[in-house]
Amino acid sequence: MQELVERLRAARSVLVLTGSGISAESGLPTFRGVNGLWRTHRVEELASPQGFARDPQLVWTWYNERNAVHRRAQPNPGHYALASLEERYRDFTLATQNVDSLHLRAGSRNVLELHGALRTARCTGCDERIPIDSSGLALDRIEHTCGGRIRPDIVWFGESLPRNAWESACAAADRAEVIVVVGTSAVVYPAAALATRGRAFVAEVNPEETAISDRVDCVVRGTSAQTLPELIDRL
Ligand code: BV8
Repeated sequence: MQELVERLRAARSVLVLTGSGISAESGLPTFRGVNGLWRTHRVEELASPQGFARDPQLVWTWYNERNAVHRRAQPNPGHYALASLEERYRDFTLATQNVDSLHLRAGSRNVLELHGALRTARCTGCDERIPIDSSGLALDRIEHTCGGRIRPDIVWFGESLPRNAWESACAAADRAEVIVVVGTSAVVYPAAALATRGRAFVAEVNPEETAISDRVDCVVRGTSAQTLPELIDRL
């Protein structure tokens, strides 16, 4: 961790990329872990355009459940540590694959939600955006007056990432002197490609090995809620 501390002290531009692991200590399940969502649910039927076309009520039932769990969860010390880290830099970007809004609730400001967020839904016909509160979307509201369907404003497999968020994340990766990758298995693209883009010093914070562990400059083996506050204390 000492080399990461020294690199962060000297850096003027920092990018942090997070995945579901940073929310694990807030009680939210990851995707590919032992009790991960992808292990206990039928991904193709729940998080894909085809699954939504086939059974939109099933998909909204699942996203309404996740939305309620997210709303009950609280940011953990890892989220707060990143909000504190952001205060130290004029040029700081937090690109997250998470849709739980916990970074925003922890006070992070320059957050790019690469895979969308559960706070809004959008119509497949007219693209109208609808805010989703803690009660989720009522199943009798899925059919929109324009003839389209209201869907989660989430990026499913085979779908492009939000253009602005993706382009901003790429630009941040290209100018960053340090990239910190936290709580992601780095198997989902193109988000994972941010980690090894550009010429930055790359550090990984994760209790386990990931798909990019052999390509980063520094590995901090530990959980984010434990290691990130320690990192901040040492800066
Ligand atoms: C795209 C929905 C261009 C949101 C998600 C065929 C056709 C099209 C595309 C592809 C294809 N084949 C491959 C692709 C690319 C595909 C992809 O990457 N597939 C992979 C699986 C091979 N990507 C896409 O489709 C993307 N779009 O390419 O568009 C395009 C467009 C059209 C046609 C062609 C191309 C879209 C990707 C987004 C998919 N949506 N989810 C939702 O429902 O939530 S992906 C899902 O995985 C989540 O978004 C999640 O964020 C993401 C990454 O997972 P992780 O966050 O890393 O979670 P995971 O469980 O894997 O890992 C957790 C980590 O945390 C572990 O390392 C663990 O050790 C660690 N951890 C645990 N506890 C802690 C911890 N770390 C720290 N502290 C702890 N306490």
